[in-house]
Amino acid sequence: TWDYAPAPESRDIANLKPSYRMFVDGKFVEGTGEPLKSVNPATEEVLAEVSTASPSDVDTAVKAARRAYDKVWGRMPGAERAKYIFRIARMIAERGRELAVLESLDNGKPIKESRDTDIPTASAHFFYHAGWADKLDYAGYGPSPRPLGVTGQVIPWNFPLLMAAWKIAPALACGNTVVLKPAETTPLTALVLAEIIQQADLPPGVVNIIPGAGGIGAELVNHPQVDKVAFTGSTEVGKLIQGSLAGTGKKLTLELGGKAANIVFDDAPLDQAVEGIVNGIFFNQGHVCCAGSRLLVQESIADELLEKLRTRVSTLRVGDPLDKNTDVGAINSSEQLAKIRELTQAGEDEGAERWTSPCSLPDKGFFFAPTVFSNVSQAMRIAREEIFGPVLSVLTFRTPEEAVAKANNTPYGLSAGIWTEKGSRILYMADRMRAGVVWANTFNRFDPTAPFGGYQESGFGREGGRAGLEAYLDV
Ligand code: TXE
Repeated sequence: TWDYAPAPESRDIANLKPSYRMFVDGKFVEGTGEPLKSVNPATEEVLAEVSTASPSDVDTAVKAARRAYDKVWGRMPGAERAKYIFRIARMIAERGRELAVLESLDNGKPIKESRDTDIPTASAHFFYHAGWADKLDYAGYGPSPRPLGVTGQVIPWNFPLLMAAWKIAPALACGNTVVLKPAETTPLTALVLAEIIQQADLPPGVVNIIPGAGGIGAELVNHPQVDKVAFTGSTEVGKLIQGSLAGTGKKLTLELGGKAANIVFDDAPLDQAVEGIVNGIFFNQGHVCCAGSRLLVQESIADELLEKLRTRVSTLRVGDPLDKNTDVGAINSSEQLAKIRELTQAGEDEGAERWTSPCSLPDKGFFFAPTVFSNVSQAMRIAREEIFGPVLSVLTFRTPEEAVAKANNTPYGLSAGIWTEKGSRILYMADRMRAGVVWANTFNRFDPTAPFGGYQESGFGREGGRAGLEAYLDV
């Protein structure tokens, strides 16, 4: 029950249009693919109709990107490119509130997250990369860093604008042109970004944004005039793409799934750790590739921590994403909800102890109550598979060595968290984690200066920081 007056953000701020067109060669055009309907996952109402690309539209977009690369963008001095990228960064910030409301409508995430994380971090990503555009010659990449050409980029639905920023900003900074396909359930903010790119006066064809389903993603990455592919999404599709690109000579980076361990030692400040655990798995409904979905807690404090955790999780407010007080919003799609239900059922069937937050869920929309499984063993599906929902699996350990072994007992390797007062233990653990990011006494911190990416089946290549630029340069 709600014991305060809900304060919903006005949906009018989103400037929602009844229909959206795709962005090719500097113009908004009707795609010749089957239009898709973008649905508000919190209400199941259709937000807008979105035109999609057909295979021949993919070809048109890639050729526009090719021309823009050959004639303009690939030859432009870095200082000139920087001006455009700075402009995009400023315009995202200026339209931040509009973008935040639109993102929450389309994706289902709480407005406080889109407002305070997604949109500002997207803007920051453009600011950061604008700063690189004229400094690549001095950054130690070799005598003459060169762009790669046309990049084909495919992104998922969990951070729609932010993932577009992670892909587009470094590509532009390094002098590449872009054809980007947003996810089919969340195309709207990418198309507002297209509007910003048009208003920022980028030369036509430098950035093209073409909504469509997975098949259009496949057309894009396999187009012979695409020089580099960047993909964020499921491990399954990542493997398909890697297979289909083998032998083509195209460059590839993959950012795929995860099953991160969040490791709490008996000397950790427990209340702080509880906040980090909650943030780790319930932020963005757990639709986070680096979510701390496996809690590894030292046996001596397991009962105490679990009790504190349940008390805290009971206070999470689940519901209307536009309510500024909401902590956990809607699951992005009915398909994702079905996957979460299937895996949590498997957890019960395999004998884990299921605890569900006593929150009330809205009647309509795709919602799932925060759930914590204890008595989880490593062999269970809920300990091995990415659930990508607000579901935590709790395992225990006795020694740091055992914690390392359990944390690394996964085919993934995107991130990990460590909670301890001992600096030496942080270094010991971090050194042994097979994970691209290790947080100590915090979780889910993102910054454009910090490279992000995985080991093993979480993919390869880094996004952000100096290392992230390497994926878009040749020497
Ligand atoms: O992913 P897909 P889905 C995980 C998460 C989730 C599961 C399935 O566990 O439950 O994946 O999600 C495009 N060639 N992650 O089905 O299909 C697709 O259109 C080229 C983790 O949404 O991988 C979309 O734009 N592109 C992840 C994008 O790939 C293809 C984020 C991602 O969709 C394609 C999302 C193909 N053959 C899901 N098929 C993370 N790393 O954060 C689909 N696509």
